[in-house]
Amino acid sequence: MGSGADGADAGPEALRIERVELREIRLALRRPFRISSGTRHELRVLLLRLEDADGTSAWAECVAEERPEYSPETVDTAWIALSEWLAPAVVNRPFESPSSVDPVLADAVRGHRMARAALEMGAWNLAARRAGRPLAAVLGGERRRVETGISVGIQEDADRLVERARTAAREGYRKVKLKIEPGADVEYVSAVRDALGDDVSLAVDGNAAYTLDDIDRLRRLDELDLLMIEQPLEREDLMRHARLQRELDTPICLDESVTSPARAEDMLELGSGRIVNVKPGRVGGFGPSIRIHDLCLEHDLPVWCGGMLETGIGRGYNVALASLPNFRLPGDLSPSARYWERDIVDPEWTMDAEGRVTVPRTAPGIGVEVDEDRIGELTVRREVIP
Ligand code: OSB
Ligand code: MG
Repeated sequence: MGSGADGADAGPEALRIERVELREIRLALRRPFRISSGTRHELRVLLLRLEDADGTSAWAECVAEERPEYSPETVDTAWIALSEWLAPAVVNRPFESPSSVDPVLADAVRGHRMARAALEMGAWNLAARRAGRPLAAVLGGERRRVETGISVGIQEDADRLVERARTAAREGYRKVKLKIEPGADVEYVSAVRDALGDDVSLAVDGNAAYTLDDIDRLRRLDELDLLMIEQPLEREDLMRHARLQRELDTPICLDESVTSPARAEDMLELGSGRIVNVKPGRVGGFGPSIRIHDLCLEHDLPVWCGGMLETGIGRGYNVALASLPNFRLPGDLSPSARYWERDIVDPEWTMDAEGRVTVPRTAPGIGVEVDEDRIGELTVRREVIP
């Protein structure tokens, strides 16, 4: 770790952020996305632009949403955290490597992990761009392509869900994840299983909508040969998940409940699940994500990269992360056209017919150009620190 300003500029990964710009843009989803905790239509997206003294810049994305439905953070809380405490803690401070940014941010505030992650991940991208290297390579990812799954929102009825799932399977997605809630679950998921057969890798995501009182429903889902049941129980819970996992054959995958490497450690010890959905925004950035990745690898648990309906900027970070070896299951890394009429990067993210996204391995940073003119047009709020 760094021992002060003197040595800090020496290494090839050294960086010093001189300026952080915050932007809020609005971007409409092509179709509404409903999960058990709420529906998303037009998104408010917080973007960051980091710049160093040489004029190298990097765009980053904060995955906090408009409302505190998935996590306690929102676009507005993240904005305050970034502008008041996080950006001031790192601006004009020399870092030996981007891996020393997370400890400083974690020391500056409690919580605010999505806000921290945006800045921390931006620092990794800035370091990659300074070095002229692809972000995936800087993170230690070796995969050339990553497998992609789709997360299908809750539909009005089972027929509509079957239709959506059928289309997704035809498009080549390697995993079809169905959002569920009590009442839109057993019947819906069985209909999809019956219509699509056993070849499709099916998963479900409860987004914390169940309790142990729903054990009968959960047992029926257990019979549908699912790849995993994601976050059935409460967000803060690990104990009840452990009890539930002992009752089910289907692996439980935790999302909301794993907010840090320590929580992943607790999950492993308690047996609260057998798979982890790693979302760098949820855990505070790449540093903590890589620690969770390594920990799960040591315990032979697969991880996969989740999504938060990112724009093409956030997608680039997730694709880079998903190129690490223990990301062994398809990630929620759908191509741009699935979410947006037009993305804010060029080229847009695409998927091949086998449901794979190519990891950029030559261009520096996330490997796609950010459309700054378009961001300018979409901007509704802006602030520069300092
Ligand atoms: O639980 O994975 C989730 C989106 C918003 C909040 C929570 C979740 C999601 C998704 C989106 O499933 C998946 C994607 O980005 O394609
Ligand atoms: Mg989830």
